Amino acid sequence: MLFRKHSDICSSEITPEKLYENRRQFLISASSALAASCLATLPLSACAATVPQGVALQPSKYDSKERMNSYSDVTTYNNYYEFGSDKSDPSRNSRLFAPTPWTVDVGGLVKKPAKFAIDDLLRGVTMEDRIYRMRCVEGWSMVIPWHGFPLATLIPRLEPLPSAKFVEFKTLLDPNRMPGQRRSVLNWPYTEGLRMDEAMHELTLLAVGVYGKGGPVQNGAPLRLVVPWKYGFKGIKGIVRINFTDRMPVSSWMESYPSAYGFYANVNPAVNHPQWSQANERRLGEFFRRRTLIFNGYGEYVAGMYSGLDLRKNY
Ligand SMILES: Nc1nc2c(c(=O)[nH]1)N[C@H]1C(S)=C(S)[C@@H](COP(=O)(O)O)O[C@H]1N2
Ligand SMILES: [Mo]
Repeated sequence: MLFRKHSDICSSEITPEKLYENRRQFLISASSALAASCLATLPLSACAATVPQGVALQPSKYDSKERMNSYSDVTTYNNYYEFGSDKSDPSRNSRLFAPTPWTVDVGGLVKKPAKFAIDDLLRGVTMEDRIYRMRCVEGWSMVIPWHGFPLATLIPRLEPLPSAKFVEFKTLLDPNRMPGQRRSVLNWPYTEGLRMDEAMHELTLLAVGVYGKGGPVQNGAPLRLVVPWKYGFKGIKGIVRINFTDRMPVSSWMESYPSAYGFYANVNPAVNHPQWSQANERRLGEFFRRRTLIFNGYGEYVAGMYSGLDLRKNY
């Protein structure tokens, strides 16, 4: 367990944001040559000094330098239609949802189809924390510290065949526990997919949580996809199935509204949604809108994957 129980924490006023920031500062400073001088000036409480060590909270070159959204923004303003379609629904309606037991089925073009208990799937995986911007197709954005690991580190273990060109993901189908699935808003289960090079890209994460630890359910625990240069809907939550295929998967949103939601869904201020502009966005917690960046600001890392592709047609 990465965090101690709330009752173990010295001050009840310590927020998840502060804990996270303290751990991060602690690890950054401890690993830097300036450790001694920094440590003296850092606002380390007695508490923060007891953070578990050896946790991968090192900064990544991909980290956004922008201010992170609060734990409350990140965990109470969500899209997860399996738990309702209002932003506040997922946190309220997933309270009784225990994501255990949880298995992930791996099939399609693989050497050997397999079923993994989530603990087996995650055994030996090195968790990282990456601060990524995320941009929803609806026009809002957040900066979120994800806790997870690059999908590229898992794929080789699943042994896809050379003929696999895409990877498809599916969410749990369980209308008894996911009340939103009793209504046909989408064709359940929620389905998404990536081209193999996108799946193998270093930026693509499988996240198990936010703010330095696993959970919560409304953010997709125990396993969800994070693809920061694409619109948020590509980041499928509650994954129970991974299929390798030679055909472009049809995602739930493509199926329900193909002229609005394409397979690529790369953030692109020049390609509008049929009903609204994608040129700017509202960062949660800010008043003024800001301009949306091509590939959500990750162009230097990902644009090369789409050279030769007409981004207006392949939206
Ligand atoms: N299974 C599932 N995954 C999903 C969704 C959903 O409704 N069901 N919503 C998507 C959308 S539209 C967005 S913007 C992100 C939101 O992720 P967050 O709530 O962790 O910020 O999750 C995506 N993943
Ligand atoms: Mo979204």
